[in-house]
Amino acid sequence: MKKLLCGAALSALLAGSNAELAVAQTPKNTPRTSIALKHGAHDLGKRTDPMMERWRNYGLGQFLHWGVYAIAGGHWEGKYYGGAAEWIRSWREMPKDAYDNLYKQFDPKDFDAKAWAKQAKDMGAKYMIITTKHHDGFCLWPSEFTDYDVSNSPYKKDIIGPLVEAYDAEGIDVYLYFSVIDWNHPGYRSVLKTEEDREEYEEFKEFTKNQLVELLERYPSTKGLWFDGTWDAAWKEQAAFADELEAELREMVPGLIIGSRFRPDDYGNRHFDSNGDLMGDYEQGWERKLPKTIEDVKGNDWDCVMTVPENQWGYHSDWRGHVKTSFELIEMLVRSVALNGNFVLNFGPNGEGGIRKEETQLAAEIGDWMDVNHEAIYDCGYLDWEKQDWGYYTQDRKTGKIYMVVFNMPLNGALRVKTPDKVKLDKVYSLQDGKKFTPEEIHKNEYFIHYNSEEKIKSPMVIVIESTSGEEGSDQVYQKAKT
Ligand code: JFZ
Repeated sequence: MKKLLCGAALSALLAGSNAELAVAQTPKNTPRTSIALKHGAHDLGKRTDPMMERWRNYGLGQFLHWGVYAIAGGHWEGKYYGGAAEWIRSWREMPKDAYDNLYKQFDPKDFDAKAWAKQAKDMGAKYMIITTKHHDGFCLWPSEFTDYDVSNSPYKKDIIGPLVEAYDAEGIDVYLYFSVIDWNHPGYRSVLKTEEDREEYEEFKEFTKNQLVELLERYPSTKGLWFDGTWDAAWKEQAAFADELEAELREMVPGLIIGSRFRPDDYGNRHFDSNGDLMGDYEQGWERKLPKTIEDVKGNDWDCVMTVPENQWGYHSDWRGHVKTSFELIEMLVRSVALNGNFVLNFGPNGEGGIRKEETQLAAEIGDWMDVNHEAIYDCGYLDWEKQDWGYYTQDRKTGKIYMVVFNMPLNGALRVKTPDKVKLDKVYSLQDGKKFTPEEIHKNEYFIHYNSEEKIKSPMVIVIESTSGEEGSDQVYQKAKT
């Protein structure tokens, strides 16, 4: 069969999805008018190396926001702060030096890296992102370049090292979150107004670089860096510096993954350069929101980072407003995978290092669902079949198996499936118990899969479709199912 295929069709077959490949190649093949940039996107289209393939296939990740803000827990002297708990230092009513002394209380007796890693594993996370340093500048590793770090807290010990070790041991890839904004460093500025600002900022740049090199030297199994706090006017002037630094970091760890939230281009544009091309390996703009259609993601890799309550990353002792349920979070996870992205769920441990019961409960519920249904998540991505109201299709990039993840079961149990031309539905069955369905053909390329069970459905159900394309050597990319 391979011989009959032209090169493009063959690579489409290997890539697993025609649509994905077509979108991925568009920037390379389409002549574009462009302005010359020294520090714009350097490589167009998706990365296809093994490390990035691995990233693409994670599906589910865990975010951990932890720092001295967890001690305050969204309160100062008994007063409630409604903003994101990790931003409490910026709260007008909390004196800065009160915040800057919190580290003297950082002594998390309940911190247990192995327990965190085990919980993430049981939830089904394939990667984890940890805040090594948030905007406040407090470092969870002993840094040679500042005193504002764990080694000067009563806890004294490194936090990042044991986490890397514990998550590595569980087979969960570790990514380091790093805020460029650093409210603690004397050279940090949000705007450069004077010559003196510029001189001091040079020191801050050197410090930033030193810390990043230090992190990769200390934790060489790091798979990538998740940058934040890069929206300041001062940083947006640093296109050349950031570009060079990114190259240096990539050199240190082959395959290192860095998203679009690090460097600005020559004109200070971020994420997408002045020509509209993505800078970095994946789009980091989907924060607490999700794309609706495949067009929204412009053919790029992307991640969605999500909080459990509305907008709390660090620990807040008093969550108010809506708290997401596992059903909602699973739907977001599936939608992410169905649109070629990863879904990363945030956890904010408290000042003692304990994970709150709401998060523990959600992790367990998601884990229970993943135990049964992970096949529809790992290694899966977009399938270009017409979307139906019952939920989402995902497709395994390796086996070609198709998964219908059903969130809205119709009252009559009739799940509509419309296929492209010449696709045959060979086998249709429930992922949970293997029970077979016989699709009813209602028109050409259109079927009902009848769910008739009396059993009440308790969680989103997954139906597997193994399908074949009709003609040998056709351009169809729906692979023969490997059964
Ligand atoms: C940033 C941080 O300020 C926040 O504390 C948290 O760490 C989060 C993951 O990242 O917050 C942002 C950054 C970018 C956007 C919104 C909030 N954004 O682009 O919409």
